[in-house]
Amino acid sequence: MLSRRALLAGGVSSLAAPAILARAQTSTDGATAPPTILRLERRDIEVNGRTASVHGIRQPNGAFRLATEVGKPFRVRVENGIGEPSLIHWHGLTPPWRQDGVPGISGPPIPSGGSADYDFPLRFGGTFWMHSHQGLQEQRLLTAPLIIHDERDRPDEQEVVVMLADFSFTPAEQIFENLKHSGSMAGMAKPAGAMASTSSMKMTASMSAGKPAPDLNDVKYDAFLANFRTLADPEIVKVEPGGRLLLRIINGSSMSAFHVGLGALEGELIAVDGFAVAPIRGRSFPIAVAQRLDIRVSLPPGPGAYPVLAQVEGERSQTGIILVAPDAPVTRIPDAAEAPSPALTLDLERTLRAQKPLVPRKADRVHILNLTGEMAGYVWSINNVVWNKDTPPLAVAEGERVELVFVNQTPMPHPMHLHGHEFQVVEIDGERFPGAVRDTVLVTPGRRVVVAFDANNPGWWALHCHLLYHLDAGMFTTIRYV
Ligand SMILES: [Cu+2]
Repeated sequence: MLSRRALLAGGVSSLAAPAILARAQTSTDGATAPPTILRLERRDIEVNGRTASVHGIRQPNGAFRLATEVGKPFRVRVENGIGEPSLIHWHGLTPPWRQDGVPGISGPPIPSGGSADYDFPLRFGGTFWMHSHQGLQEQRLLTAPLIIHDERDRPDEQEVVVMLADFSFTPAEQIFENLKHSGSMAGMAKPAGAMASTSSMKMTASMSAGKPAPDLNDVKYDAFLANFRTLADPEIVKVEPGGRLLLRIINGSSMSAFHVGLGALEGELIAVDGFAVAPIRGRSFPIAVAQRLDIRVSLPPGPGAYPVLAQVEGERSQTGIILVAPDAPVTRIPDAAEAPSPALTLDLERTLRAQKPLVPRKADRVHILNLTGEMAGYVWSINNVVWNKDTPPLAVAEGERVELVFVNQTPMPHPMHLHGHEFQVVEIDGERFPGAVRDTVLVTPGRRVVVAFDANNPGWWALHCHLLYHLDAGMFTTIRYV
């Protein structure tokens, strides 16, 4: 099996660098403001009392979070200081395809010491993020929030951004090797025999019976982070008694889904992946890898400490931040909940309704994507094809309404992400409904999920599972209309 890195390295020679293309474009507002600099760098963080060498995306002022406004051009220069090639993908944005940041598809990686310029209009606001799409760098925390403010933001509302991550002291390349050589998807995490009865990826009745599947998490992580910190030393966010908050939760994990719990607070989910949904009240919301949740919260009057916790799917591990209204004592929150959480389901997805749905229209084209895999060797695929640079792209023509039918034939959930377009969830297991507009949808084992999008951004676009090691193992394909 070819690795994605090898494949991507082989495919770039005929493609122009994003730097050249971006510089050739005139800026959209005619202004000459300098670009925002994003430095890719190595840095140390402390995890559970140990120093960890990781990567980071940081502005010269030290900020990890990029915030801008809809209507302004996205004008950014990425400077690569990590000592190896890299490329950053703007997850959820709809740039011209050469600026999409996928090595070997949109262009070559930025060489060590090099830079690339980006300049494109922002069509919509919301909560997004950026991450390396090169090799396994995402696992080394080469990730950051990307917030685009718009008319939905309220001046009387305090914004609280929480980016979740999974962390291992084991190098990502070693994790991947262990997964490939463990002979099962249980990888490093499972007790011997946990997967012994599953010799093929065929679904069994017990797996679809609503019980947690035996293989939710391939990798045993050392820690889970919220804004790069554990609950041993969590971020404390000062809030006003009786104030209003907008929580922007970003799942920047490589492999881990969470249940986001608000504890004593009740929230109102108002957007997923940046796009408004009919508000849904609740105290706990699921978030798959790469997804985002915007949750409005009103605080009670008086002092108080309110943990916002994210518990890993199927496990006890949790991470989070603590909201503190003045003078409330802050107690330490354990990094393990009392009981394991259940597996994520599609129950919330079924109830989400887009505030601005796609114009109803019959699909001009339908692509079936069976999500497939093989236990031995950690092989993941789409329609039983492990992606390589010779895999034909899915055919699409500009102007078409396209539906993608994801059918999960494996016992693991897969968060499926399409680049360069927002899509709408229009069907789950045969039931049609005008669901959320978003960019990443979870397809749980045995389920069929259909999304629709308008082919309005010509180019060559990635379409893949966002679990990092599944993507790298081949659960990846492309759509091309240029
Ligand atoms: Cu996957």
